[in-house]
Amino acid sequence: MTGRVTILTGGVGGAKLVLGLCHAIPADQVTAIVNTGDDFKHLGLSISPDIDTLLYTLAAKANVVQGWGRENESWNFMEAVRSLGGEHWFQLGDGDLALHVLRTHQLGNGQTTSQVVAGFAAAWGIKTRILPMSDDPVTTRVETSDGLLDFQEYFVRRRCEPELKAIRFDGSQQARPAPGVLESIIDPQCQAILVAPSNPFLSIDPILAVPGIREALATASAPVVAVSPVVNGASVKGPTAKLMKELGLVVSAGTIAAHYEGVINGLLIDRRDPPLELPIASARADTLMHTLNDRINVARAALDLAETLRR
Ligand code: FO1
Repeated sequence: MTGRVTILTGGVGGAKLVLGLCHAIPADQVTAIVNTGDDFKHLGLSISPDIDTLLYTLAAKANVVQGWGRENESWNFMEAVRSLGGEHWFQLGDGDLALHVLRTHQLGNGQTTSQVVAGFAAAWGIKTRILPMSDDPVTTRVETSDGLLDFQEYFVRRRCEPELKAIRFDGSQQARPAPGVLESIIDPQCQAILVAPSNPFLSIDPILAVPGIREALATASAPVVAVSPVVNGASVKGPTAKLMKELGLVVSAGTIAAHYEGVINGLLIDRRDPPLELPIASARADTLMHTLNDRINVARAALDLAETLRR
């Protein structure tokens, strides 16, 4: 595989595949378009969880057991916040805090999210291009049995317990793709566009909701291949399966293919899945990513499927 590869990603599962991709091909050939719908202000700090998870993962600083945040973290700041009666349901490690303080400071000085992320990536020697889906605010909120909740309130504070009724991406209609996002999709040097096995509804849909992105994917010359986040009727990590049931959807790769109808040309499904008739091209692989080698193999399998679809 030569040429550039663009990948749409969010959350922990997405970061795993981006890492595999950055080992399967040269990291400087990869552009990651990252969900920012999870971003929020907390304790006055601008926090971008999916961007930070990817920064940590590509800089080999991630807490891989926890999935988010840094390895070897200390929690003095949170202990001090707790002792002063501050909110402590959203855990901010001492090292992690540096990202949020510097981001808040730089955004306050008029830098865009794209510029802040590019600065952090350069500081950590990350060769992959990391692009937020937009530099404009897009806020994922969920309508639940307990009312309207901001994303982190639902995901972290409430641990996804309330029954989910609908998901909305406030601000998406006014949001513009960040600089380089559309270009990385329609780039003639782009050999493949991957959709990571992130939660389609919470992590990929916000990206597709930014005007222009879905259209660019539909007209891109590169094949678009998604990796199914569902393995044999269950979600690999996070609340995807529960959320699909609450949305009245069958938890299967077929539902994922239907959800991405018109966006993807191929779907990589797990070899454990039952036989499946799909309206699009598909291939099977072991899509569980426990080790770095697993991550690389899934990336390679997705690229191989894309190669068979190159127009
Ligand atoms: N997830 C949790 O379940 N509990 C936390 O306390 C928590 C803190 C946190 C801090 C920074 C950060 O970048 C992510 C954090 N996450 C936490 C994960 C975060 O909610 C998710 O990674 C994304 O929003 C969903 O993919």
